[in-house]
Amino acid sequence: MTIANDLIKKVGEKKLHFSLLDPEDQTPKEAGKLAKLAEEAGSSAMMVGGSTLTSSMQVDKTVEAIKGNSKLPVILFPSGKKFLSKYADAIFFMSCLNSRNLGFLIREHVQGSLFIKQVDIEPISMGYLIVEPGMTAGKIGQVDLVNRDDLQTAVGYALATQYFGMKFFYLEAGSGAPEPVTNEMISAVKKNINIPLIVGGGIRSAKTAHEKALAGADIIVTGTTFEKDKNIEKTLREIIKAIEE
Ligand code: 1GP
Repeated sequence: MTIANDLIKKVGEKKLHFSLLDPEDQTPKEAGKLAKLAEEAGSSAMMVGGSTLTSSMQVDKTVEAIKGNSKLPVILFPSGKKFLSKYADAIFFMSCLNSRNLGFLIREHVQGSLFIKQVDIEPISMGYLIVEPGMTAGKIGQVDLVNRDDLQTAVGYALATQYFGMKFFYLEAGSGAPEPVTNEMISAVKKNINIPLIVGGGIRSAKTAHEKALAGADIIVTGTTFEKDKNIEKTLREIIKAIEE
């Protein structure tokens, strides 16, 4: 079974948590340790990504260290064609739907797709929508941010993603966002689509993660907390328990 189909099957059974690591934020050795911890806490996948440019070698080393320390699937969450690694299991083949830059919509993908075919990592199609405040992803992605209260536009993008045949839809408030995407927006999107809904950006506590899962998120992504929380083992366990409840 492909990684995408396995995750879709799991989403049908329970809410999931993905851990996100930016290769620029820790050494590969530390990334390996965090991956082990994430696996033990019950996370379902490791995402490796970031908005700022990282050397391909750093991505490779981080992915290798994660693979060496856990059995979790490693899914690249790339900011462009340079953010690739042959050691990953899969890649979110994601289009940043509200970017003004054609590169983030399709052109980087055109340039990176042959590499993906050659090294045989699994592409997982995903529509990616950045909502206010958007943080670094919004700035680097040259995005027309969706207003936090504009449910209709968010639903429109989500449906367009599904109609294009993409497998996942990601609502992003931006890494480190002071406030995550609203519960109202998550509910409105979830009511209108039948592909898995991923929500990330600014989710730092079990309480917030629980709220977002209850509102309709199928998969919750945490990054900043994962990298910065001093007591991450405990926090992660609490977050995952709250998502599954
Ligand atoms: C960023 O949604 C992810 O793309 C994670 O955000 O770093 O705020 O957890 P945080």
